[in-house]
Amino acid sequence: MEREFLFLKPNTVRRGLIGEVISRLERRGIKIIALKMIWVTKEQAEELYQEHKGKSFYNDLIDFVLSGPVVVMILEGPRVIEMVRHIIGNTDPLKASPGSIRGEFGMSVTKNIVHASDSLESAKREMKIFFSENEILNYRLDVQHDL
Ligand code: PCG
Repeated sequence: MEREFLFLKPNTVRRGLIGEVISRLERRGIKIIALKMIWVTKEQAEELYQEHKGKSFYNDLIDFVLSGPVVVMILEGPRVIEMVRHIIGNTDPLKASPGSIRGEFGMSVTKNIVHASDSLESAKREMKIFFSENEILNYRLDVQHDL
């Protein structure tokens, strides 16, 4: 079973798209095991995007992520990283397929609706920036009808 870290960027919250994005994940059978709305700190943003430090877009990216509340979550499922990246689409909304989340709602490479970790290692590292172990919940999805 894999775990994936994902967050809804500030403009996604400001545009009222929280439910839309979460419902697309849920409809694919993806299980949410941790979720909260937070205002990211500068330290958290810099740790999250450490690999982009020094790049031309880095300062804008940090400013954008700090510009309003975000929704952070941890997802769990078999091959969930691959599945989520497929559902959200290419980083650049112009290259993302039309049916994907970024392909439908993304406005630019920075305002691309969501961030999702790109590997098991980065997911592990990134979820620790925002969640403690006791915020991750263990439960079963209810997929069976009662008689
Ligand atoms: P995300 O959050 O999935 O991971 C890193 C982010 O950096 C990415 O989405 C984009 O928002 C941003 N990013 C990556 N490459 C570029 C780029 O070439 N230009 C700009 N403006 N942003 C980028």
